[in-house]
Amino acid sequence: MTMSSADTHCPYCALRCAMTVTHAGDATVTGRDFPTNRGGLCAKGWTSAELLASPHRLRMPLMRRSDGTLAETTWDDALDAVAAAFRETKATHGSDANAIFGGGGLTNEKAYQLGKFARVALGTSRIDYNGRFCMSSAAAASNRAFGMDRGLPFPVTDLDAASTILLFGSNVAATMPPFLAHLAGARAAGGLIVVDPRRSATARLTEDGAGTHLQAAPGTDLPLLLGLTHIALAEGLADRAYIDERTTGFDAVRRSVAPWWPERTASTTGVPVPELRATVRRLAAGRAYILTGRGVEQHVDGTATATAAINLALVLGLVGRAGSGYGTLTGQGNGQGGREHGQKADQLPGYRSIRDPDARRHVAGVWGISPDELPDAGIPATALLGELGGPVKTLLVAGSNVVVSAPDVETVRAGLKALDTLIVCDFFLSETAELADIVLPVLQWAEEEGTMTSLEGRVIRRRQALPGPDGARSELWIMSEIARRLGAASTWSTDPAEVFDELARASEGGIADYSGLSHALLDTGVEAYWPYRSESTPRPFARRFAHADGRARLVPVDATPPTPTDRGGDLTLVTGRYLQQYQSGTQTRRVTELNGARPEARLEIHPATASRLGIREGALVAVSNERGTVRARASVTLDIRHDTVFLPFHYAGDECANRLTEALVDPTSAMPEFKRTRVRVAPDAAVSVAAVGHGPVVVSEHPAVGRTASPSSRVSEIAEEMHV
Ligand SMILES: Nc1nc2c(c(=O)[nH]1)N[C@H]1C(S)=C(S)[C@@H](COP(=O)(O)OP(=O)(O)OC[C@H]3O[C@@H](n4cnc5c(=O)[nH]c(N)nc54)[C@H](O)[C@@H]3O)O[C@H]1N2
Ligand SMILES: Nc1nc2c(c(=O)[nH]1)N[C@H]1C(S)=C(S)[C@@H](COP(=O)(O)OP(=O)(O)OC[C@H]3O[C@@H](n4cnc5c(=O)[nH]c(N)nc54)[C@H](O)[C@@H]3O)O[C@H]1N2
Ligand code: SF4
Ligand SMILES: [Mo]
Repeated sequence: MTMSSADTHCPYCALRCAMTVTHAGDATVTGRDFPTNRGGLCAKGWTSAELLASPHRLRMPLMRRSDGTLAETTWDDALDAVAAAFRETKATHGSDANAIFGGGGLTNEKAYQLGKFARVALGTSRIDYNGRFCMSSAAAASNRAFGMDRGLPFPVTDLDAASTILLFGSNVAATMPPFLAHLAGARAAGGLIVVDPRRSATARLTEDGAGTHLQAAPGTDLPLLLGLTHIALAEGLADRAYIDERTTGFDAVRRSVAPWWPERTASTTGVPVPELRATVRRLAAGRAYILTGRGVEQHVDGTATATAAINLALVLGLVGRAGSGYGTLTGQGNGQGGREHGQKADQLPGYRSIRDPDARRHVAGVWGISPDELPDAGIPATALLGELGGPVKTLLVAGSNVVVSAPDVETVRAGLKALDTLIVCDFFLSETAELADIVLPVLQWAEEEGTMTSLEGRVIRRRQALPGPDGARSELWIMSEIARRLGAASTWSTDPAEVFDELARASEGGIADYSGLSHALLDTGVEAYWPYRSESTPRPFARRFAHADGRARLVPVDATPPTPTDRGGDLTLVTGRYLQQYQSGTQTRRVTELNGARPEARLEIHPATASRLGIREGALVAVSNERGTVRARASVTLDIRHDTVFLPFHYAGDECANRLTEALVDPTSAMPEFKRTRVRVAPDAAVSVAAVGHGPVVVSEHPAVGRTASPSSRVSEIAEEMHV
């Protein structure tokens, strides 16, 4: 075996840590110097190569047989069946009965091609993606305020010189460990302020004089932000010159925060008045950043809350100024690029609106079709999942494991089962792929070329270090083959560099303009922050915002949340992440070291609450509401509030947190409420150790070709393997 190596980036999160993959029989990774990670990687990055050679990889297409099992088949047969399903669905039920569900982990090229495939090859409006679960509220708020949504409108390294960083609902110590280096300056200055209902790993970094943990009640971020803005105005800390010169809408925002005097804010949020005042004074003292994460965004009022965070930053004059700023921490590997190039229901490439006649004309021109042939805007992810088995009959999923990660998963599972045809592209048999009629095996990150866009809006290259396994194919090839079988218009290149060139043309003149970029240029190592026509734009708001008048909009929001459906119980469940598991766990539950460290979901519960309910450390508990029950072991900890419990969402089956969450969405962004669910918790003596301790993880690891995978059969097989 000859040795090959490539400079690329980690497969997982949006920090896009740089690594070199070396292939000499086995693939290995080493950290590579890059501004976001400076050579560092987290445990997920270090262990990422294990999955390239995983015995559980899919190596042949699978098709469901009449006996209900999945069996290997040829590519020709699988692709013929996919094309037939799309064709028959369209003929019988119309174009919108075919649907696509994409993902923020796909390269720019694949995300672009998927959006084009939906609109041109299928003629459907029904396309959306998991970024709706992730970025949509912050994106909606940024678009409205700034005329543009680039998660961080400045390079990550700008944070290094900050003296104050307010982290709202983000646990970077677990979700982007190398990012902590960029918090070091603020910590040294005593200015790391973390808002989280849990004493998370990141909240603990505020201890010993490094900053402050504001342990607000879950879902009270909006009143908290209104209260902070109230204090800024009342104490004369607002930057009036900046407000006059760079914003509009100030008076309405001033009126909207008037009712949130400090004592009321403190009693609503649980954060004491002196901490509220100290927070605002620090932010107003300069060199300050406000950053939001999923903890504040994944709520029914997520857009309003992100807007309130932006308002606070604008009132203090922090945005678009050297040495200060506002941003949101994008999560998925290509969460940023994934939302720019057309896999979102209402978007065309270049962050263009599919409702804008000029945008339609431009993109249709690049695609060689008439603008009239482009479908209208589709519907957001949660609504799309709600149509499965109803108006939507055939669904292709590429880059998401919805049956673990979507809200109210048992309803999603029923929808997937009610489809005529479910097609899943993945490199593992994810829980969603287990339900598919046709599974198409694809390449992993180190086996393909492409580009990704980091959380700071920087376009970077993904490079191939080794060939994929025989039998797996690139998604560009898969789309071209299906398009050909459907007799689709336009051209369907399988070469990522060519697809990128087309994407660059389609994006030209759009908000996310990539028109000056190419693989060849990126290969020179050029620093490429979008918009990039002829040069990089690291700080797009330095002189003006992206609205026509160059000003940012201050938009008043109020803290009357939509009527909650608090029927489920007396505790609030918040959900989130472990360092060692990624998302729905398809990948990390298959990495020995990572799964060994975090083999199961643990319910975090306060000692007083646990003792009231008769729950001991390590005891099996049932967490339930009207949608379902999750079984997990209890972790009794002082790190959480009395009224709150926590579960990670990385696990399937009985441990799947999304059995409990509700498909309730933010009215502006359609982001689901993942972070605040009413539940009851009770000791659960009825559950066997095997069923809870290891869930369905072990069995779904097997390349389970030809086996049905019902939860009950899985549990008994696990029991056998565990010898219990
Ligand atoms: N290890 C690991 N890293 C990841 C991922 C992963 O799955 N695993 N996923 C990646 C992706 S896609 C994303 S989007 C990012 C997410 O990164 P983060 O935003 O850091 O992730 P979460 O754990 O979902 O939420 C952060 C914190 O919000 C808190 N929280 C919950 N409810 C509230 C609330 O009402 N208010 C406030 N202020 N806080 C609240 C939780 O307690 C949690 O500590 O991580 C990325 N990185
Ligand atoms: N309760 C709760 N639920 C949540 C969240 C939460 O905080 N709480 N967070 C939400 C967030 S922020 C997110 S981003 C979602 C994420 O949840 P998912 O959308 O389920 O994300 P992943 O687990 O990353 O799923 C990606 C799937 O695609 C596969 N895959 C990876 N790369 C590729 C590729 O290039 N091509 C193809 N075809 N497949 C690929 C992986 O193997 C995996 O099966 O979960 C959301 N769900
Ligand atoms: S922080 Fe994110 S990009 Fe960096 S090594 Fe970890 S998972 Fe990979
Ligand atoms: Mo995410």
